[in-house]
Amino acid sequence: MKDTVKIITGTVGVDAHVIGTKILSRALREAGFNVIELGAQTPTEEFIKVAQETDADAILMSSLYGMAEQDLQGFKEQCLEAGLDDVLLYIGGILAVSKHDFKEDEVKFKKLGFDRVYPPEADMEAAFEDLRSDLRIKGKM
Ligand code: B12
Repeated sequence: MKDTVKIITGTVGVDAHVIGTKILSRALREAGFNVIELGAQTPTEEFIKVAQETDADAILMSSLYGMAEQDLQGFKEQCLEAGLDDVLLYIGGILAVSKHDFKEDEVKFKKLGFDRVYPPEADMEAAFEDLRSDLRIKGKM
């Protein structure tokens, strides 16, 4: 069991919507997690590099500008190639353009390799409970 669980946050691709990831990072810290905050416009390669360097336990990614599906093609495979098999992948925000059922996003992003997918204005406390539960299953909490 680790003393401090390390979580990486940030918005992916060229997404400049930084407010949600900042609020999320602060709430994670208040909940006792060690947060490595990458901020806005973080390339997928940077998430992977920092996860390797810090031996992170989870990546909590945000995307609001509607391009997440394009940004994240092949991301899970790159994580696996980088030896990050055990890193939890969560994503939230506004994941696609135009009005549609969130369930479609959930299916799409799970296919892309994400463990958990959250709708706009997701309840952060519920997400943290998911995180604790997933970390416990992996024996990291
Ligand atoms: C502020 C804003 C901007 C600002 C961003 C300023 C900044 N530095 O952050 C500026 C003006 C730069 C901007 C630009 C653009 N924007 Co804008 N923007 C917004 C706006 C009004 C608010 C976003 C925000 O800050 N919300 C408040 C935060 C607190 O909420 P949040 O990010 O959703 O995060 C919360 C939850 O979702 C959750 N959460 C977030 N991530 C995660 C991750 C996990 C794992 C979990 C558990 C939870 C979680 O926790 C957070 C806290 O509660 C939204 C409209 C809206 N109603 O959302 C449009 C919006 C996101 N923008 C939009 C667009 C289109 C753009 C532009 C493309 C416009 C343009 N043509 O240039 C550009 C994109 C620029 C870029 N490269 O990214 C669209 C996106 C459309 C889509 N996805 O279908 C929106 C939805 C507006 C709209 N209705 O059309 N924008």
